Amino acid sequence: VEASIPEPQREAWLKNQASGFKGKDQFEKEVVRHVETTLARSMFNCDETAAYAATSLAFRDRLVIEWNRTQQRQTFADSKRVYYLSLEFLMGRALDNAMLNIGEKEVAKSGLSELGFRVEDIIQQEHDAALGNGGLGRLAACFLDSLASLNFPAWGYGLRYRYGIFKQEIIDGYQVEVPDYWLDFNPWEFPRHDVTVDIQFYGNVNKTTDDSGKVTAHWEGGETVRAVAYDVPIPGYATPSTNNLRLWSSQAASGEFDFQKFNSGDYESSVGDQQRAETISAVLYPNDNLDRGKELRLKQQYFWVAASLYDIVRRFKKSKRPWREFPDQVAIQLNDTHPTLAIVELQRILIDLEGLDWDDAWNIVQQTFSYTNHTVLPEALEKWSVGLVQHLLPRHLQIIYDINLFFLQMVERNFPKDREMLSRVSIIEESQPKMVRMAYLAIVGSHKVNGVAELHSDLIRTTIFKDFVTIFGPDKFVNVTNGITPRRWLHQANPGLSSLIASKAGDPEHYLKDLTLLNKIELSVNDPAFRKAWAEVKLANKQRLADYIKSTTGIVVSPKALFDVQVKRIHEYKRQQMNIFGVIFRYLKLKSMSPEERKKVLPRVSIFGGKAAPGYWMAKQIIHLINSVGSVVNNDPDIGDALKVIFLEDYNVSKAEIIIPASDISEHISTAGTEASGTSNMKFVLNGGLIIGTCDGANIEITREIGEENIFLFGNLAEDVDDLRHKNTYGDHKIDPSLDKVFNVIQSGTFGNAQDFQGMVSAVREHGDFYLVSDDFHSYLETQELVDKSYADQELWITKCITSVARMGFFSSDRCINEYAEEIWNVEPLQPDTNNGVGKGE
Ligand code: GP0
Repeated sequence: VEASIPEPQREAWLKNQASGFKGKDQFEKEVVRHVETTLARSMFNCDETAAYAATSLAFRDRLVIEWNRTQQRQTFADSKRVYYLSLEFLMGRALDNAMLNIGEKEVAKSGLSELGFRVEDIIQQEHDAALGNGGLGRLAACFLDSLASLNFPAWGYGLRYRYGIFKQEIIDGYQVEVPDYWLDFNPWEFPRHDVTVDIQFYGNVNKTTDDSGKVTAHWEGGETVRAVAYDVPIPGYATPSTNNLRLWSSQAASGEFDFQKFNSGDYESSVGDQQRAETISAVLYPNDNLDRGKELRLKQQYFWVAASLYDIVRRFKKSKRPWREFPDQVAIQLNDTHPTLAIVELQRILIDLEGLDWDDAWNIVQQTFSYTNHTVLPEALEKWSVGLVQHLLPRHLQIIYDINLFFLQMVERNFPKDREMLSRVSIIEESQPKMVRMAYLAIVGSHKVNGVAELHSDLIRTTIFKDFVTIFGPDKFVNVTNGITPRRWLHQANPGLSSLIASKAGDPEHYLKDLTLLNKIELSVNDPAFRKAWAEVKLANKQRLADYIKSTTGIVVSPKALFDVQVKRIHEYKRQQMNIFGVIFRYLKLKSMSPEERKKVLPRVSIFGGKAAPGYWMAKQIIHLINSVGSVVNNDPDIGDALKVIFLEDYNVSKAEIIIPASDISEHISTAGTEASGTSNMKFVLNGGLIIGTCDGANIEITREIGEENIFLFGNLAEDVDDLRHKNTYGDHKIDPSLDKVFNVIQSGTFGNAQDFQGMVSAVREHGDFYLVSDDFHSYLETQELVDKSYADQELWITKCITSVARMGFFSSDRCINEYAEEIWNVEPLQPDTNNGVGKGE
């Protein structure tokens, strides 16, 4: 590669090759240079914002060098790459992560301190990159970290939303949404104005027949929008590998800005076209586990999928390989059904543009794609009306019908006796209006389908995708239990615990890359000095959260109290309502005690956080009740420190990094069978907190790993949920007496206007209690009592915590990514020391 550059030029390039900063002095030099030149400021007006900007730019320069080398290395090696297509990447902050992953945080710390800043304050200046709703988007971000850390040649593809998930404000106890404009200053993205793809929408399809009788479809679009690439470097931990996340931004295609209109004085409408194009990537849909079927959302999906595939195909074509080798070079993972149109788009490219036969093309497609399912909730399974798809993507609808036709013919041949099967598995639902079932399309077009925890994978095999297991055989359906990156969720969020662990498990560079090494700390579980240090770390983390609570809510909580945390999207199936009902029950109990008795009670702080989808009325009611209970309880002089109820505004990734390490017990209490995996459950345990939870999602595997004596499980099992629901609706539905008491108090107006909470109460009392709050309430309260008792025995509690952390190695997203690589993608890492003759040796 280098040899293609003539000798004298090459020398000039190599001599001047960028090297980034090496050591503190040069780091400072780079920071000052960015302050003085890039930002055009000086030491006299360098505030923390400017210091953040300059520090980030200095680190960015460092990343870019390895990023370029990694891309060159991957291009030269020309081995199989993974493409992770996700509409959400919930990245959080990048600076701290960059410092830690490339091992330069100490340099930054001392350099910044010499310049008059504290590294912690500078890190706080960064706005979260919040391009996601919750678990699904954060999973994608953890996967990027692992892919880079394990040296896999992998790209993420997503949308560059101008507005991420809204900012949540709590005003008078109600959620108010504020737009999250996060792009004012974002040093972590590189606009690639030369990497653009023009994407068509609408229009119509014409067919032509050539001399041999071969029919070709031509789609003439009615509207064109331009996709512009923005690239974000993703540094691996303790490796030079730096991967790429490519986010597409929409803008008007050239020529679309109508100069005719412009010149004829119709300036407004010419700008209107521009704005319409930009609308596509303007905003992240704020729904979690809910499909709303909006046209703009379908436009987003196709825009992103078409741009990404064009890019992937362009890269493949450079290698001049025959098409049948495409799946040897490309693995595309569909994160949920949001990118399912990619299946149709690749088939279209192959048959309409590249002239392949249907069957050859379809084989390539199926071998290329695989699909991850994240939920069994019916309201979250995407369907698009046939009419809408027809209107927006007429050629794609034809191809979907053909895919369905060939699929149903195959089913009919293989299962001639089961006539009902055809309508059950058809990609087109024969409803009014007809709908395209995206999950079915994703299954039919993929070679592997995975669930995200064992129970969840079992459930999809036996319930929602049962027929497809019969049709394709069981091997197509696999489990890959989710994981989390220990770099962000231990090392970065909890430096105190990370260094304490390192004192037993060895160098972070080792144990953070092989998390099973955590098991070494179990040998020290009885070491008094280790236990003492452990308790001190937890207390310091709780103090940090207490300070944060004080500064944001004004409420003073004692770090000696038991911190009980439930932070996640607000959803009925996640049952924050059960938690707050339990809090009310506790409050009533405290009220009924004498002051002497009350003094003996273990104080508890109940901490909530999470956003409700803006249109989710019941979720908003839950937030309102939590805040209303908080204002009564926190101001009740009888109660004092015995109970505090906190709602933390605007829960996001960077707040999670403060909250999670401070938890004593966290709640993962979804109705059994509804939470696909959960991933914060893993984060809490990894940070030395115990959990109270139902037998759902990954809680089950966490129990298997850490031992059932170390987790507080309660409630009905997934296998009994259907029967209970049936009984609640058709049998006589008796409300748990403790819950009934709680409801009566709510209805008496103790927490404000009873009418405001009527929906939550009647969902249980009158509408069949779909989420089984009453059925599980007794067992929940009992288990909470057990938590109190166990916490009182601090020695035993610490033993449980240390033991649990020691056994959490399985839940690293590295393990998870290695499973995908082996079972699904068939890709190998590309070690950075195999220099492949490109650039200078590392
Ligand atoms: C699943 F279907 N998840 C969806 C969705 O629309 N959004 C979303 O965040 C989540 C699951 O609820 C999960 O159980 C799971 O761990 C996560 O996807 C990643 O697989 C919540 O943590």
